[in-house]
Amino acid sequence: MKIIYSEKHKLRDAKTELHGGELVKPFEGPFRAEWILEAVQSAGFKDVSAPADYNLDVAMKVHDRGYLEFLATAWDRWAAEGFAGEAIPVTLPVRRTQMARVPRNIDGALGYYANSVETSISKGTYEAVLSSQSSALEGADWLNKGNRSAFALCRPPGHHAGIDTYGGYCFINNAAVAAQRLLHHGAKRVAILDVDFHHGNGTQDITYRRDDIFFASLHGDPVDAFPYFLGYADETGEGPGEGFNANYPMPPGTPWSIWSQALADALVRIKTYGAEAIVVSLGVDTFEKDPISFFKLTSPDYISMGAMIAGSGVPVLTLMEGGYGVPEIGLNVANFLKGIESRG
Ligand code: SP5
Ligand code: ZN
Repeated sequence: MKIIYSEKHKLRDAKTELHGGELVKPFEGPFRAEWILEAVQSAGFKDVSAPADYNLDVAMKVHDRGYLEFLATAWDRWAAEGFAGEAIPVTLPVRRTQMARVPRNIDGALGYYANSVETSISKGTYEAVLSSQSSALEGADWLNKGNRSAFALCRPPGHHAGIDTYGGYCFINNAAVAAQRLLHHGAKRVAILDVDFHHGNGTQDITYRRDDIFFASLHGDPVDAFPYFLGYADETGEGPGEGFNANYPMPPGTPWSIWSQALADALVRIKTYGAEAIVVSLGVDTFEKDPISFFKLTSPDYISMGAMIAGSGVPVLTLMEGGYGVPEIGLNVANFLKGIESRG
């Protein structure tokens, strides 16, 4: 399987995350991609290459222009204020406040575009974000050439990035960008299957009113888990997108025996929809030892997961999303890819 990896992810190396009332070392750091790359290579996946540099043409189709301009300039604007720390907002537009006017001040703009505030914007973040979307686009183009699978080791992740919001360690929605690229090159219907522990609120935001992308997400019930404000089972899509959004919220302690039933259901929905490609938002934060999550999947379960998805017979582009803390994140990703390859 083709593995796409850019060294430039290392430029995303924030010093701070707001966690438990403290600014701690982020859960989402460069070590993640390094561990995953090493494990994937040790497992025999040797075809590793860097992506070409892609521009924002495709991202412009799924994100708001003002938002992308904000991402490109946020760090410099923040640094120009002379602050000592990394960029975190202090006030956000919530119920009964102005949603349409973007503040001129960088503090205000951060709040306007944030959907959660644990995620600091740091020097180099934007360059890493561009490299991450380039990996996703290179993966999509590999499928566009007729290949049946690829793995883009995207970092930072993307599935919490909405039309005009960042958060949850995400800035550009790599899965949505990849799906858009697949559609542009001839596919009529694409599915995004989000198996990260957290609901893909950003992806849902982008795809909710569309009928050309089916979105399915398996995740910790938002009544208990981040991102809290989206991901319930009764969110089924809107307007032309009605019927093309499927959420599978699950409670603390969920093991593979239960989780896999939701996956089986999601795959039936995707097949019925007639997806010509599946973009998998792969988070391995469903692992039993993940430090911030509460499912109970084990390392061998990721082989089964990959095999079930490949068993759909649809070409699969896998993109890296979450998975934290423990060295097993590498093994779990490698196992998933083995599962994908076991079925073609
Ligand atoms: C891509 C991705 O997986 N993003 C997840 C972002 C989650 N950030 C907030 C985490 C808050 C976790 N609080 C749970 C503490 C458990 N002791
Ligand atoms: Zn996650």
